[in-house]
Amino acid sequence: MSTEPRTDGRDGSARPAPGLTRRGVLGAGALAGGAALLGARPAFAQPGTLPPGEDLGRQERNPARTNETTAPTPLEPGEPGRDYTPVVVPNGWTLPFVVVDGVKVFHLVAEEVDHEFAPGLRARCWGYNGGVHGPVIEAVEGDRVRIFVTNRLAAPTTVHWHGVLLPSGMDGVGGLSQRSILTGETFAYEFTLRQHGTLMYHSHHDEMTQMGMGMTGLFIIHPRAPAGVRPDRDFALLLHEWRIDVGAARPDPNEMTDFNVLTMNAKVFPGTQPLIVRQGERVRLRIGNLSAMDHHPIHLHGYSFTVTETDGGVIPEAGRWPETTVLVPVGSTRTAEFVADNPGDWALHCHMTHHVMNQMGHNLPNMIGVDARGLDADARRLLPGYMTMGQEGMTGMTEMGMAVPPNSIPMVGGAGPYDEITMGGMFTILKVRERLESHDRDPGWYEPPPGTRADVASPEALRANGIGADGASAPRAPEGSMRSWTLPPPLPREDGAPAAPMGGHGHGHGE
Ligand SMILES: [Cu+2]
Repeated sequence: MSTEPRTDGRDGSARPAPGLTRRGVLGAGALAGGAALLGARPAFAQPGTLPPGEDLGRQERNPARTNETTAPTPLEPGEPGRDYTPVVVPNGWTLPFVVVDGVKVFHLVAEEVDHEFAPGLRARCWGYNGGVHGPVIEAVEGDRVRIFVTNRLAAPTTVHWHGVLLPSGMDGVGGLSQRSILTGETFAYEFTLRQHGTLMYHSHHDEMTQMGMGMTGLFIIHPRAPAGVRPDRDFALLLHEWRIDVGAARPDPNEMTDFNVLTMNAKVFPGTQPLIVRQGERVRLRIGNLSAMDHHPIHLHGYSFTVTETDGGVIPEAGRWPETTVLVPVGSTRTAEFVADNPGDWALHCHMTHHVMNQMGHNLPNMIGVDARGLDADARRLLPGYMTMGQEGMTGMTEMGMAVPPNSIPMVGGAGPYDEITMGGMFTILKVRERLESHDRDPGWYEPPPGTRADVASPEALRANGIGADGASAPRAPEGSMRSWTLPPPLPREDGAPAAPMGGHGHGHGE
């Protein structure tokens, strides 16, 4: 076995880690290293490394993980396809690695990135390797990983590996676990993965600024020996929130409450790439939340799912229950699983109604129900083309084709198959199809079988069902059914005095 390469945060920038040579990269050396490791006694999580087929049940295959600090013995680097089904990252990508002497080597570069949130809205953000957020880091339980981080920002930075069980000095908290990575420096982080799950990474130096500017990513570790059947489609989504004033060139990381750009994998609807699934496939949704301040209840239409994991580990089967909405708190991940047995176009979105709006969606005067015709006529004498909006809500913001200010997008909306889709922000579509040409090609809009789409009721249907189209024949709330409750009078006092309300003047105990 090769010498165990070790680097630490203190001098990792100055000295390349041993073993990182061209000849070692994905070459014979790496294979030999892997073979040698195969012979090593797998000291970590023995129950999790049982060969597939041993019917021991989920709990024994995925034991509650421990926080022991003894470094586990690394296993042979897990291979995509053989040891795991790689995740699908809508609007994103997975960071490639090379194997050097049995260690998976990754390289993150922290830098400024010109990012498009949806056509029409761009901002100068901070991200990794040319993207926002950072690429998904994907590995397998038992892998030893070495992650180089180069800082090309004008500010110091660090990377914290959220939820990963590792030695304290690799934890990436600036000042606490290491000195921060200065501009131009490259640090090396190295540890062996002793767990599996949906974890994350993010800057832990000036978090408010750097995470607010986009410096976050997912860190996904597949089990070495899955407890059940692998999912067919394993989706990875990272939630975030931003303040980007209309026309501004950069997000405002100082914002504390009033976020106006809510993203899934750093995109707002209609820029979010749909999740494409063939009917009958097993689907896993991994959702992380590194927003600054808001938890997001993510709701899926058309399905009931089971939440199987958090970033703390696998939820015991006895502790799971069915859901249609999973709350993903700030600084957490949730993993949900279901079988895609219901074909269609299904909304997958945050259920906070202000989180499915783009910019400008709130902070407007309330115009609901206002008749602005007279006002409009007056205003047009001064401002040709003036139109008051919002009297019927936010519908029509897209379809009227109104000009929006430079570098901004309408509050809601994309052109749907029938009508304007009055959604924005943290909204995407799960597309489940019986027949699919490819998982990588948008199959277009779902065409419901005849008779399975809501539409205007025919006069015959109205007649046959005794429905009056004016609504007058519909049941009305019975008289008194929605009245406010009235509390009964107080009980009489024991001394026979008339009951009196508490706190009344002149009725205190002192009297
Ligand atoms: Cu939300």
